[in-house]
Amino acid sequence: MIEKLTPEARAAALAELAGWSPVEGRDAIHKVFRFKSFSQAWGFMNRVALAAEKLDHHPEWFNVYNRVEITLSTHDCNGLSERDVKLAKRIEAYAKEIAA
Ligand code: H2B
Repeated sequence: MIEKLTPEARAAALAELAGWSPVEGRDAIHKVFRFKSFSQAWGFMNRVALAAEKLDHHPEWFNVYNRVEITLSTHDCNGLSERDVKLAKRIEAYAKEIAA
């Protein structure tokens, strides 16, 4: 059974995750990433996809050219859980590496 984050844990996680914001009307977080090209965006998505498979935790996302919009939420508990925070941290690391 996966637990939803407490309000305190949610606030602490968001404070650590720059650029991620709560989604209105839903217990989820969202961030828009922009890269230099489609190729960079696709490379980023590849890395996120592999991490998602490994963690068995998958993003909701949307891509147009160099823009990747990601929403994270845990369907199994219908809200934000520690799994979303873990995946968001990996996503941040990949985005930083690719943009560097
Ligand atoms: N991804 C997300 N975002 N939330 C989930 O609850 C979830 C998932 N559950 N990926 C996993 C897969 C589950 O459906 C499988 C059966 O482990």
